[in-house]
Amino acid sequence: MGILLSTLQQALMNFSGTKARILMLGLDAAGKTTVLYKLKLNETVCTIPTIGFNVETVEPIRNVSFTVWDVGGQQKIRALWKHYFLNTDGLVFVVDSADWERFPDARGELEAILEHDEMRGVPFLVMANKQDLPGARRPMDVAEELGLAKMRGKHQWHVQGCCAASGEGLVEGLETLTGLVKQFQKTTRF
Ligand SMILES: Nc1nc2c(ncn2[C@@H]2O[C@H](COP(=O)(O)OP(=O)(O)OP(=O)(O)O)[C@@H](O)[C@H]2O)c(=O)[nH]1
Ligand SMILES: [Mg+2]
Repeated sequence: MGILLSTLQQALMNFSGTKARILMLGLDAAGKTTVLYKLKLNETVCTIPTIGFNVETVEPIRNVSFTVWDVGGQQKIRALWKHYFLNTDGLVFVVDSADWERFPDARGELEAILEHDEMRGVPFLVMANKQDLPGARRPMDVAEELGLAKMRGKHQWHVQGCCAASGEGLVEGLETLTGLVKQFQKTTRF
């Protein structure tokens, strides 16, 4: 019966493609809104700090539809993040790779998000953004600064170097996230 159900589920997913609710968080000025509109419009928009949120449906690869929630990251409004956690299939955590002084803040915020009950087991992609800036840390160094190794076992994750301004690395990162999201949906749905 279990095998039948999972075969049916697989067939259904292949037929209808992947649909997922993706939450995008990170410190203020990390580049979240820039990422969102680069994916949506293929344009580098001139952003202002997000006070509430932006939400867009994007199709980074064929047969994949992500509803991406980009929530403002200024410190005084981070308390609102938890209201977006429910039913999240995947998290994109954007980091300014050149802003190494705030890596400890980013690490603390990421840990707090992942500890939340509603985020249990949710896979995440760290976008090590702004790789074009002088002094930007490499993705593996960002992963180390964020202490990602110790999250293995609780969450599947991947780190992707990118430049939201040019779009480099964005689709590659979301491709990997898609695989992780599919696995997560298989274990939590049905
Ligand atoms: N050099 C460089 N600048 C970038 C890149 N991505 C974003 N920026 C710039 O970083 C600044 C902040 O970008 P936003 O996208 O507004 O940042 P955010 O994470 O949405 O910030 P909040 O809405 O305050 O949470 C803007 O001036 C962007 O142009 C990048 O890849 N390279
Ligand atoms: Mg923003």
